[in-house]
Parts: sequence; C-alpha cells; structure tokens
Amino acid sequence: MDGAGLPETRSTCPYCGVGCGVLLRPDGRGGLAVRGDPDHPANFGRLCSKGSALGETVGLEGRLLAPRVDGLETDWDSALQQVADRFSAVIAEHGPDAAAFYVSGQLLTEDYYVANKLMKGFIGSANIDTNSRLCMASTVAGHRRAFGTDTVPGTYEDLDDADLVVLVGSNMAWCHPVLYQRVLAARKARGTRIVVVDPRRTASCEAADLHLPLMPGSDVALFNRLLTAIQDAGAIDADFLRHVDGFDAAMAAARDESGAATGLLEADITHFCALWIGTAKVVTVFSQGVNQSSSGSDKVNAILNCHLAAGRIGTPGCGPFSVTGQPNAMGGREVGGLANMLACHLDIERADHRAAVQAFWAAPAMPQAPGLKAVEMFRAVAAGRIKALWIIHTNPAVSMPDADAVRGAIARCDFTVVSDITAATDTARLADVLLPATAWAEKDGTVTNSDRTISRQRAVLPAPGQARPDWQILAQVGQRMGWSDAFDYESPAEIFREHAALSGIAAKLGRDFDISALRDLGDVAYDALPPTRWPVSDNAAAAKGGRFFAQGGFFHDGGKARMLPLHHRPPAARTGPRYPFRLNTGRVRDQWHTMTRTGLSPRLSAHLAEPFLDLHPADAADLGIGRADLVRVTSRDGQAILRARITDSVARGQVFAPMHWTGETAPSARIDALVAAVTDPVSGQPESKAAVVALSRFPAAWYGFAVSDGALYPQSDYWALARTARGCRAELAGLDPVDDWEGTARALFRLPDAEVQMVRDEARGIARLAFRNDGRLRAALFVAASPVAVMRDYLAGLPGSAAQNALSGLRPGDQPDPGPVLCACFSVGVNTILGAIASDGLSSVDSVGAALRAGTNCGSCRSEIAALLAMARAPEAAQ
Ligand SMILES: Nc1nc2c(c(=O)[nH]1)N[C@H]1C(S)=C(S)[C@@H](COP(=O)(O)OP(=O)(O)OC[C@H]3O[C@@H](n4cnc5c(=O)[nH]c(N)nc54)[C@H](O)[C@@H]3O)O[C@H]1N2
Ligand SMILES: Nc1nc2c(c(=O)[nH]1)N[C@H]1C(S)=C(S)[C@@H](COP(=O)(O)OP(=O)(O)OC[C@H]3O[C@@H](n4cnc5c(=O)[nH]c(N)nc54)[C@H](O)[C@@H]3O)O[C@H]1N2
Ligand code: SF4
Ligand SMILES: [Mo]
Repeated sequence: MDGAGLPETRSTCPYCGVGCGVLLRPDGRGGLAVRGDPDHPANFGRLCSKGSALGETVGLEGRLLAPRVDGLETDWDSALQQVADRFSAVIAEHGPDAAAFYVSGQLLTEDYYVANKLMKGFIGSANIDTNSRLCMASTVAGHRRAFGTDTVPGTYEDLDDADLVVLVGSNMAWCHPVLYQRVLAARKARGTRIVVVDPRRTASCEAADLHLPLMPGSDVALFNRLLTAIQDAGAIDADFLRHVDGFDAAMAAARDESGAATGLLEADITHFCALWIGTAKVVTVFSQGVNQSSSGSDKVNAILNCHLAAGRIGTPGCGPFSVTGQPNAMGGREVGGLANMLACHLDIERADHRAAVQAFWAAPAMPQAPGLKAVEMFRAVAAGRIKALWIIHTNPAVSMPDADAVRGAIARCDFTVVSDITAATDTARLADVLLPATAWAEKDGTVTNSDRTISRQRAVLPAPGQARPDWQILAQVGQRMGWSDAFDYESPAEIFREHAALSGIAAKLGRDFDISALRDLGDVAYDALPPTRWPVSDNAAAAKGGRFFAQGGFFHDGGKARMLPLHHRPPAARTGPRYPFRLNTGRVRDQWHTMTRTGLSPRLSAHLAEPFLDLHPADAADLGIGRADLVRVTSRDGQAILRARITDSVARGQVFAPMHWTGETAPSARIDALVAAVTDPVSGQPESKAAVVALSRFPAAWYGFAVSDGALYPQSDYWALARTARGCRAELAGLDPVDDWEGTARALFRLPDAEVQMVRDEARGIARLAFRNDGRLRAALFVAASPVAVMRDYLAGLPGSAAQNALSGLRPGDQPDPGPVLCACFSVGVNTILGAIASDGLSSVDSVGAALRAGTNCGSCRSEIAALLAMARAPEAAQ
C-alpha cells in the first residue's frame, strides 16, 4: 500500500492464457499500480515480468483516440455509418461471403460473441476466423476428433499434483511463466520431474530432468513409440478402454513406427517412455511446437492416444493439457469464433445445431457450411473475392504466414476496417476505416483461461478520447445494418447472460460447454463474478474437481473417445541445397506478439532489445558469420535481416528467430515474411515453425548504435528500435558507405540545430557523434566498420543528462558495465550477476537472489540465472 487511498480493483492480466488475477490501483493521473491477486486460483499472487510491467503500458502515448476514415479523423456517427453502408453494399451486390471478419483470441468473450453472432447469424456467412487459427486450431481439431468436443479435461491443480510434467513444444518458462513457477514449486516440494520435448534447448530446459531435442515436426513418431511402449510394458488400462474406440488401428499404426524420424538417441526414447509409463501422475503439456505444424492435429491426437490408452485422463495430477496462448483463446472457442465452429461448441456441419442457434438468435440467415480459415481468407482477399474485411484486435500483416502477401492483400482489398488501440501497426496503416477501441484497463467483460476458469476484466481507467469497447462498436454496426433488436445491448453483462442461456441449449444437444447456471446473473453479480471454472450448471458433465472424462463420458455419439491411427509426416517444406536451414520461430520472455503494448515498457524492452537469429557455432563458422554479425535470411517467400546469436541451443541445420518485430520496430525482421502459408490439412493451422531458409552474412559497410531522448527516424538498410527509460535506442547498419555522418545523424534524430560533437577515424570507419542542447545530451550515434562495441545499457541511460563523456561509449572510471538486463523487475544485468557469482562464490539461484534481488520478484528470469550459474561452473562449455 503506498497510501494513495484509492481502492484496488480485481481484474485479469491481458497477456497469456494462464489468466493471472491482478489487483489494479489507479493513481488518479492515468497511471496504474499492478500486483498479483493473492486469491486468484491461477496465480495466487504471482505475476511474471510482463504482468508486473503492465502499469508501464497504459499511457496514452501512441493511442488511437478518434475514428479515422481514409486517414482523416471523424466522428463515430460517420465512421459507423460508413462501415455499415459499405458492408451492406458489398453483401447486396456480391453476397454474404464477400464479407469477412478476422478477429482475435484477445477479444473479451462478450466482444467475440457479438462478432460471431453478427457474421454467422445476421450477415449469414461463416467467414469469421481468428488468429486462434494460428494458435489453437490444431488442438481444437485434435480434441474434437478424440473427445467429440473441444474439451480441456484437466485443471491447473493437476500441475501441482503431477509427478511428471512433459512439456511438448512448450517453452513454459517464458510463455506461461506463472504456470512454470507452479511446476517448479511442486518440484521443490515433492520432486516433480520435468521432461522437455523441443528441438531447441530453451529456458524451460534449465530445470528439466530430460531434454529430448527431437527433429522438427517429428512428435507423432515419438508419441507413437510411447504408445507401443505402453502396451509392451503392460500399462494399457483395459478397464478404461471400454470408453475408447479405435485402439487396435491406432496401435497397429504405431507399430509401424521406428522412431528414427525423431533423430533422438534410442536410449533417450527408452528413458522417456520408461519415465512416462512408470509415473502414473503424468501431465503432458503441449503448445505451439505441437499446434503450429502441418501435422499439428495428428501431433495432438498422438499425445491424446497415449493418455487414453493408459487411462490417464481426468484424475488429479494426470492428463493431456493444452496450454492456451492468448488470454481468451478459450472464450473464443466457446463462442464459436472459428470459421468451422458454431456458438457454444456446437457444430456448424449439423443441421440440428444450426437450427437451434438460429432459433435462439431469431437469425435471418445461417451459413450451411464452414467459412474460410485464416490462410484461405486472406487468399480470398488477395483474389478479390472478399471485398469487405474487418480486422479486430490482431495484426495479420505481421503475424500471418507469407506476411508480405497478406499485407499486399489487405492493402488492395476494396474496403478494410481495423479496430485497434493504436494507429501505429503494420495492419492499421492499411485501413480505410480505423476504429479506436478501449484497451484492457478501460473495458469490462470476461475471459476464459487454459483451465476453463472464467475471470472478469474490469475497467479501472476512463475510456480515452472517443475510444469505445469492441462489443459496442460491433453492436452499433449490427444495428446500423438493420438488426436493431438483435444488437440492442446495453452492457457486457447482458451479452454474457445471452451467451450463458445459449450454452444451456448447447448442453441439451450434448455439448460440454455449459454455463447455463449463470444465465440470470444480475448486473451486480456479474460485476462481482469471482473466477469460475466451467461447466457451471446443475447437471454439468464434469466430475468432482472440475475435471472431465475420468469415467469416460465423451461427447461422440455413444459416449466413447476415439484413438486415431497416425503416421509421422515430416514438415511440408524440405531442406535442400537452395534452402538448407530449418527456421523455427517463437517467443521471447518479455515481449508480447507484435509489441504494441510490451514494446512501450523500457524494462521489458531491455531484456532482448533487437531481433535475432540463433544459429549453431559450426554453421556460423561454415558461413563465415561472426559474433554479432548481421545475417540475411531468405526463403521462397521473402527475406529478413537479423542479428546472429551463435549458440549451441539450436542444432546444426536449424535456426530460431523471434516473431515479435514489425514494420514499426524493425522492418527487415518481419519473420512471417519468410514463412510459407502451408497448413495442417485437418485444422488449417499454418506451419509457423518449419520454414526452410538460406543464410548469408549481411555485407554491411557500417554498423551503428544510437540513443536519444526522443523518437528516432532511421532510413538505413537495417534498423531496430527499442524503448528506453530516457527515449529510444536503435541498432543500425547499411550496405553503402556514408560520407556525411553529421547530416545522417541529424536526420536520424531530427535535430537540425543541436550542438554537435564528433570524433571520426575515416581509415577505421569509425564515427561518434553527440548532440546537445543547453549542455544536455539529446542523442548520440556510434558507427564502426564492424558490429559496434559500446556499453549499450549504460549509454541508453544518458540522454537528458549533462554527461560529457558519452563519446567514449564506455562507463567512466572503473565502474563495471552491468550488461544486458536479465532481471526485468530489478534491472539487474548479466555482467552484474556473473561478477557476483565469481566474486562471492554464489552457487544457487536463491543465493544470487539473496545477493542481488535478481529473480526474487516475478521469477521469470530464474532459469536464465540458472544458465549463468551453469556457464560459470563450466565456462568452456558455454561457447
Ligand atoms: N513472453 C510471451 N509469452 C507468451 C506470448 C508472447 O508473445 N510472449 N504469446 C502467448 C501465445 S498467443 C501463445 S500461442 C503461447 C505460445 O507458447 P509456446 O508454444 O510455449 O511458445 P513458442 O515460443 O511459440 O513455441 C514453443 C516451442 O516450440 C518449439 N518447437 C518448434 N518446432 C517444434 C516441433 O516440431 N516439436 C516440438 N515438440 N517443439 C517444437 C520451439 O522451439 C519453441 O521453443 O505463448 C503465450 N505467451
Ligand atoms: N512465425 C510465427 N508467426 C506467428 C506465431 C509464431 O509462433 N511464429 N504465433 C502465432 C500466434 S500463436 C498468435 S496468437 C499470433 C498473434 O499475432 P497478433 O494477434 O497479430 O498479434 P498482437 O500483437 O497480439 O495483435 C493484437 C493487436 O490488437 C491491438 N489491441 C490491443 N488491445 C486491443 C483492444 O482492446 N481492442 C482492439 N480492437 N485491439 C487491441 C494491438 O495493438 C495489436 O495491434 O501470431 C501468430 N504468428
Ligand atoms: S503468466 Fe504473466 S503474462 Fe501470463 S497471465 Fe500471468 S502475469 Fe500475465
Ligand atoms: Mo497464440
């Protein structure tokens, strides 16, 4: 308590699917203090680095505050009328399928429900798809094939109770950090073992007992081997098999499997199988390494096959567990936001399901078949078949595969509407109409996390400018398109009640999703709704503890689950002489997707301030790529320039790059420009982790590093921006030599008149410039012929100060350079930690915490501290 006296409000973190509860206290000046909610069942008070830094991201800088039509600010009336008229005209002329919505797993359930109702029930097309297609579609398909519905059987408590947690294609330490902390707490308390199945050695491997660096895409081969091993060990649960169809065919297919495709040592496979089979309480967690694959649905079913065969599902401490990425990935699935789903887990292919929803909505038109999935949808936009497109809460010009083509398609679409909180995104820049949405801390509604717990998001800040909640914008367009009664919503609570009532109808049709007990929730009760795990009804299908399937009760006709016969298929693109490297992509600890929010936080931007490519030392040597060189990465679809990080955390022939950088932050690092739009045939989910690429050293004539107290306006062949506490920093590089460094720097900083101080060594290609006003350092640029060696984190703190010695690029005197920030909460650098390990003989993560506080708040950096300790113990192994 800081004595401000303003009450705290309970809400939910807007980032990952862990769905942590937060306590928010506005400071009355637009700022927000954030702490973990000790009573929320997802996090019990814990937050990760991103959640802890939420207060740094709520400022209004960069916010879109008024509707814009063709780039010009306008009022809501004109903007909404324009959207309604253009959509109506397109539908009248070309039919409902010429319209499409592309939405997001970050929408609140109420927003999402209205979007789905408008498209499927009233426009009469199923052309609504979501970025969850890039995220959870393979899991949805896998669950439906095995269980008959998209049901997550287990709960977070299973992670506390498990004796073995297997992370398959999940870098939980960075992407679901608070769940990872729960697993580590269980490990400490009761020795839970951890296995990581990932081609890459990730931060999640630091605490693992076993890391299986399988070949990309070979998960089906591994889990087929596990399935046969379960039988060979006599661990089949014959009793549970009463609830399961397809055992023999699945086993026969698995028997064909040698496991060779995994590239793993036979001993490691055997060890893994023995651990899994020998540990009754096992949770197999899976995420994007499984889903984002051309065999993603099969990978999911290969995992489910094993849990079904061994009867390890639905009881405490065991089961397959899909951890969801976005905060409301689950809510989106519940409302039927995917093009091949109907509301409340009903099936669009079933006439009785369609009729039930149509009657409930009193809808004029219902689509008879699934709509276009994301990749097909943007192809239809490119082909001109979709003529009116509304993109809400997602940034497809960056995050879709073949992103340059998607950007081009959106740019050429007859009519594009984008709802966002900022105009500065690659997608928003292409909009004909740009609509200002209220952001997380300004809006009310619900989200559902990975373990089916529905939590409230509550508005604590006023809506800035003209911003409106997404549900309201959608409903107002629906009304203006002529459906005034159907979209006559007064509040999110009203929408929630309608959704809950529909779920009761779905449950009667044999679906799992049932929150019908909440159908009459009053406004006050909705406002006060505590975290609530579904199902919530008098006759719900779930058993005690909120788990599904311990006693069978699956949702296929006949109540049985299905095991599937599966065969390993390699990734769609093959490496070869032209494209010899396999490109894996994913996330870093402190950034959220396209960085429109986390990128505003200096603390979060300090962890990894630049886009990078991880490549193996032997590959780097073969290619003549040195430490901190830039690498040009090319694929059939596009190219990128990234900073080399030479590391044996990736195998030979494989490279890894983060997905976060955009045209706004590093235009040559839009990684999805390289990724082909290949999809899983069942789920339609793109293969985001297995493109094939060629690499070469980027032949930069010069490299630069810049800091400033304000924005930067780079023009060079390569640049990457990051926020600092004082302004911005940038990495720069160019192919052509520059003569006029002063002119170039003045343009970069837009400081035409500031006083300049410059040192130059033309022979060595060095230039260093500092700009001052009234003795105060405004900006500095450091140029060299090779990657610039200066103390970046120190320099980033100088703009605005009276520092005189900036041009040395070094900290004055003998003060040590703290190095890149590892602990974002207490801003502790790598060098500081390594120094303390060496000088104080520290040997554990806890002792580093005791000495420096690093790792003692959110804990997200603890696995990296462990890696530094390991490196200090065996320095020769680190390089
Ligand atoms: N910090 C942070 N956290 C986030 C997000 C974020 O942007 N930033 N986004 C959220 C969202 S929406 C999502 S979907 C989740 C994603 O969470 P994760 O799925 O954990 O994250 P990724 O880094 O995309 O991928 C996970 C791992 O899959 C591995 N992988 C690649 N190919 C294969 C393969 O063939 N087999 C196996 N077994 N593994 C493979 C990669 O090496 C990578 O380490 O994170 C959520 N949390
Ligand atoms: N290569 C590769 N590509 C990937 C992935 C990968 O692992 N590798 N992962 C995929 C996955 S799993 C995902 S989930 C996607 C994520 O990709 P995107 O969904 O495209 O990324 P975000 O940055 O989360 O986009 C959210 C947008 O919504 C805006 N916004 C924020 N709050 C609000 C609000 O309240 N209302 C509205 N209307 N807008 C708001 C933000 O400013 C931002 O522009 O990327 C996918 N793409
Ligand atoms: S783990 Fe971190 S990002 Fe995910 S919900 Fe919790 S605080 Fe937010
Ligand atoms: Mo995701």
